Amino acid sequence: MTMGGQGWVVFGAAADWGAGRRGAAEGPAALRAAGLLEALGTAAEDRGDLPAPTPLPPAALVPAALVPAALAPSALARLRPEGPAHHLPRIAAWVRAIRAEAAAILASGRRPLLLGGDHSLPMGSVAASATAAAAAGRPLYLLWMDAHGDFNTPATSPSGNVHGMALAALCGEPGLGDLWGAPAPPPVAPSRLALLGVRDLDPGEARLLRARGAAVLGMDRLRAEGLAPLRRFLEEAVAAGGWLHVSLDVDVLDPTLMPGTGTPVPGGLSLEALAAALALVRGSGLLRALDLVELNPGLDPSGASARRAVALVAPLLATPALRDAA
Ligand code: Z70
Ligand code: MN
Ligand code: MN
Ligand code: MN
Repeated sequence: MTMGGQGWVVFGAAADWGAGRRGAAEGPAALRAAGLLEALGTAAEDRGDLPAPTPLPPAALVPAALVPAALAPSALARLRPEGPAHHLPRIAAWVRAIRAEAAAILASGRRPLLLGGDHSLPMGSVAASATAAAAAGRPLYLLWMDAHGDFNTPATSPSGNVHGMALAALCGEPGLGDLWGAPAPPPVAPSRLALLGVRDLDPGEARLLRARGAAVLGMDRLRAEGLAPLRRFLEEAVAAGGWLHVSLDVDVLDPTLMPGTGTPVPGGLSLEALAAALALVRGSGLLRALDLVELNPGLDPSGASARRAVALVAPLLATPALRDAA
């Protein structure tokens, strides 16, 4: 078994335009300084950080329904970032660059590890996974580990922050315009989506998640049932011959363990619980792509948050082989 065919390729996206506060852009540097590459070993390649892309023209992105017909382009520009989706032209440019990088890594038969950056950026990496899985004739399963649902749309968002809308957009909810350009990725099926560790849902996104039927394995359910629902989700993915993408927002951990993140929510996962969940992921043999996002190292000068993030994902990435390399 050679590692070359299935090894990990790490790339950073030092951007935090989707978050409500700055600082997650320092995540890639902090994760490398905390020894991420050393923990991954020689089988992983580090491509460094993507260059900052040029923002797209806002007119390319605003959904037609949100643009009054008579609005001049200059007025349109002023809609950002105060509009319903802050900094969308910049975020869209990052998303497209990340999608292209992740797609190239997947096309080479290897596995992309995106270092964020905020949680809007996985709109690029998950789009690449969805497109590649569809091309391979495999159903894509998505595991979103997060204190939050990230299932707002510009119409439901209380903040306008795009990191709180990323998962809804990936599932095909409208509102972010032509974010990906052509071809648009196939939407993630809510029936093949699980959210783990959720404990902070806005009313609108909670209604939308319920209507779409995604599996919300929130902290209340985890306390009642442990990891059994996650085990069932992964078994179903195995039985279906699926591909698995895991998007790990470090705020899924309890803030006492992970203070270095921008929107901490009390009552989160313990280190043991997250390690056990990641061990199940590893054991499934399905993991094709991983995002590690929302580390904001400036909020934890001790450096413990970055070291914990590295220690948690390192065993996951040591996955010796995929169940099915096809
Ligand atoms: C809130 C919103 C969010 C991450 C915060 C918070 C969303 N629901 N997501 N941190 N990763 O603004 O939509
Ligand atoms: Mn803003
Ligand atoms: Mn998130
Ligand atoms: Mn979050």
